[in-house]
Amino acid sequence: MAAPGENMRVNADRLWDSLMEMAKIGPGVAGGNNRQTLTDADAEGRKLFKRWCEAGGMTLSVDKMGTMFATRPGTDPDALPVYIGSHLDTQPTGGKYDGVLGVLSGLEVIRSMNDLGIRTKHPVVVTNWTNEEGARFAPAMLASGVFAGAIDLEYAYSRKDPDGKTFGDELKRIGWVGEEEVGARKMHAYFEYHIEQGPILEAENKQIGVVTHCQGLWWLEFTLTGREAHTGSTPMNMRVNAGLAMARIVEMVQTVAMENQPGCVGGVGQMFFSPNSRNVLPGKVVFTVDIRSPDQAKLDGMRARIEAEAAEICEALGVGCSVEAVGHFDPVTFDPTLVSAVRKAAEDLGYSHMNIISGAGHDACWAAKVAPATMIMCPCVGGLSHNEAEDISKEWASAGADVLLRAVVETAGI
Ligand code: HGY
Ligand code: MN
Ligand code: MN
Ligand code: MN
Repeated sequence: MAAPGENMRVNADRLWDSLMEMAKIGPGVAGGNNRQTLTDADAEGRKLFKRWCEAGGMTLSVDKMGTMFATRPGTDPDALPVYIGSHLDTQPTGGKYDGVLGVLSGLEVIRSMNDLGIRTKHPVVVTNWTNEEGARFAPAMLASGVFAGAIDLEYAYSRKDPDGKTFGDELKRIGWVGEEEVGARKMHAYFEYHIEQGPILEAENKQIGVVTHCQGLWWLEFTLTGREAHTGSTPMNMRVNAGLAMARIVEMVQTVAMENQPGCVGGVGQMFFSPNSRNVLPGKVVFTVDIRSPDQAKLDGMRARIEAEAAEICEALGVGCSVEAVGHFDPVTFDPTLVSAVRKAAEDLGYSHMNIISGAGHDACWAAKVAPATMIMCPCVGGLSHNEAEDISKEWASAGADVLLRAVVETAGI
């Protein structure tokens, strides 16, 4: 039995097989996944994860947001656990690895510690956070936000999907409302392993991203009110055109983000027209602006400018305009001690690595509010994610999991 340190690596084949097994649940239409939160597919994925955790000797508990905590005991039951977390829910046209790699690598860390006969001092807990994606119910990172005390449980339960179903009703429907109060747990440390979802590691030919920071975000939901009218018979000077206002706002968001380079992004991924009929000018347009930056001043400055210029655009067109922030967290600095543990693990393993700032948001961003937290990243092909063509290699997957194993054992102590 290898003592911790010598050749302490995960079983790459077993990790890959688990990823491929989970990918069969909630398949997409182009090789990826559509396992959106609180759907039957999500429930099926949760069941499989539960079975695997129990087979690995872990005990499962669930909190009132449906987040799953699988615990492997440590030698010191009073020691606060080390957490490994991410998410099993996917985008509607998601990849097989976003979130899933982190949860199943956490499971693989447990399986490998079992194989290697490693008993840590601190317990280790593998976590599947509910509704990380925020695709079906805004905001993203919902359950970890409630856990960190940044989002109210009732507000979370009230969030509606595009069909008007609430988070609370759907969580009850799939039978995953847990007993545990959300946020009652205390963490010694939190690790999240995730694909980069950007092009940097692949372009720099690095196996490991040592994540030092994560950019902050705002999700601004605009509701524009026009006047429903015939697209054919209504003269151009009589139109109250909410669709035109939306188009000008989307263009303006692009301009604001480009004028704030480097390090800022902005765009719109979701919009709804009502009545959404080809020959009716929209009476109502609802869309969400997603802006992000690692720089707090730039992030908040973009928000202020976008809201002000959107109001001007709408006024000039006689269109009503209201905006609600439906998602937000400030830029995050991860814990330097844990960042060093990740870097040391990569060095000990001989894996190429570089510091990186996460472009995407993660549950680690909320965990970092209540505990020392950090992240590990692996490259993804072409930097593509939130696309069914998302792809990684088995080698990339296991290299990051090796780093996770070592950093967790180092932090949890023997
Ligand atoms: O929006 C995000 O950054 C994450 O993928 N939910
Ligand atoms: Mn993710
Ligand atoms: Mn995602
Ligand atoms: Mn803020």
